[in-house]
Amino acid sequence: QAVVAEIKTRLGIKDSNPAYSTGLTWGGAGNKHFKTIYSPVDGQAIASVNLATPEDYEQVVKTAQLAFEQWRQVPAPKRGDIVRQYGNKLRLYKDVLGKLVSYEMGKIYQEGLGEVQEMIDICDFAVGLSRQLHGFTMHSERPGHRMYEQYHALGIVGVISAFNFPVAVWSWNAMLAAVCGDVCIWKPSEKTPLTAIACQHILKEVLLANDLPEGIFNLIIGDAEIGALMAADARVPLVSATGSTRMGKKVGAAVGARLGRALLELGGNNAIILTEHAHLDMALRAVVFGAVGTCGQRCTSTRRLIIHEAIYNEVKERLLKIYPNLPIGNPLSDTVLVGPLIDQDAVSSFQKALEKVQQEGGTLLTGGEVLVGESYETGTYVTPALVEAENTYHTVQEETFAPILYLIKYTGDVEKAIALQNGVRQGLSSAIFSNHLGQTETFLSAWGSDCGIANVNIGTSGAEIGGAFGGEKETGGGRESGSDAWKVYMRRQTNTINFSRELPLAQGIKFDF
Ligand code: UN1
Repeated sequence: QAVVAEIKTRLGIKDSNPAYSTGLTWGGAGNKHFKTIYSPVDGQAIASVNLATPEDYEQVVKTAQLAFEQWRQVPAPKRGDIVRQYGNKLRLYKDVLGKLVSYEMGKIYQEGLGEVQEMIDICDFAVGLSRQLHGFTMHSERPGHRMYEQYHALGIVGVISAFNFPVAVWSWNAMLAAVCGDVCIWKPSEKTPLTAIACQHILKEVLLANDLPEGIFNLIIGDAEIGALMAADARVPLVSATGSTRMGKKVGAAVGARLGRALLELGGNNAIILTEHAHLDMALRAVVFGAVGTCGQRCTSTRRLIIHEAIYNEVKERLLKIYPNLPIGNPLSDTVLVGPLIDQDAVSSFQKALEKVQQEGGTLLTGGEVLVGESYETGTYVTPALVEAENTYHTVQEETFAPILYLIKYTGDVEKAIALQNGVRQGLSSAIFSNHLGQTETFLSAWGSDCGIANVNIGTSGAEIGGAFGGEKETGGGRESGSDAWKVYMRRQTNTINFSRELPLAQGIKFDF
């Protein structure tokens, strides 16, 4: 509660239970439906927000449309300057925003700070990008002709974000979209609206200081109904959605039905391969951070450990020494490494998965309990689980958003391990630990990992923002964040200019009259 009070004071937030914000104006406070937000950390009610109505949504879209008319005419480097100012504000609020992320979502404070740092990093990246929205020039086959391509602002970008990275993933989208000349409508997870409201307040300071119109950065707090409206709305040319594969299939279908663009970042079922040439001390650090960091609730969390038989027992024994000693508790405490799961539903998915995998033949080696007693009253604290399993088990094939690590043994060469790693429907992140060049290069080759992210001697989670982030297969195929991910936020136009006095046709076609 002290955290919420601190951020409210520092940002000047008053209790008005908003359902939406167009940047300068907060609205929807009088709606009939409101939702109370409870912290997974201590179960305290930390806020109550209204859920936006379809009328609220309409209001937001109209404001965004108007803002787009202006924003797309602002030169990109000037748009970058606004993003730079936002990044600088985030630096000032990093500690308190990091704490709020931790308190509202449950990840440890270090990871809360990391999430805000990720926002700052993408702001810096976007500022540089604002002078580098490059297109190619080509040589025309016709004399006295010039060809080039340019990228123009697309329009309204809908951003649907998940509870686990309540602010960073939005910022990947919103900051790139902003320099690209787009305006955003952000629908955060209903489970974590407070961090979104805090970010919107920080944005407001920047908008006011620069005399910008409202509607460039919009926030709408709503349930699936609002997400569905956005997905079906032809006024929203791009919808970027992060979350479960189930949600992504719905959004992708609705956006596809109107031939809009969907950028999907969905479930992962990420594996680390440990070959007989792995540096085990290093590998185990990565495995444990990947499996229990954010309490197993990252899209990039390590869910499967594919271990060569020669080192299987050693790995298992070493993990069995580490797991029971992991400090679990209040994520704001310095000594804790594992915070709570987001809510009771997440706890029951965790328990069900463990029950089911054991029915399928898996062996629960450690963990899997729900902690009770003092400071665990919320029922959201669990002990991370290690399970010996087969890759083919139904449970192992699914993404359970919880700290369960499946240990899978392989025999033979690295191709066997790669086949197991690729043998799931998801394709987000993957990693190999090995100091054998042939093994690591095979893993990175066209016949290696089929994931969007493939790492060597680094775990599956904790990607830097400079690379494109996303994955294949049921992960949805979208790419966000760094590299040239910005291109999806713009429309490409090819231009051919004739500065000769003739009108030759391409392909040498004769058409004389
Ligand atoms: C997510 O879980 O949706 O690579 C994003 C990572 C973080 C981002 C995760 N940088 O683990």
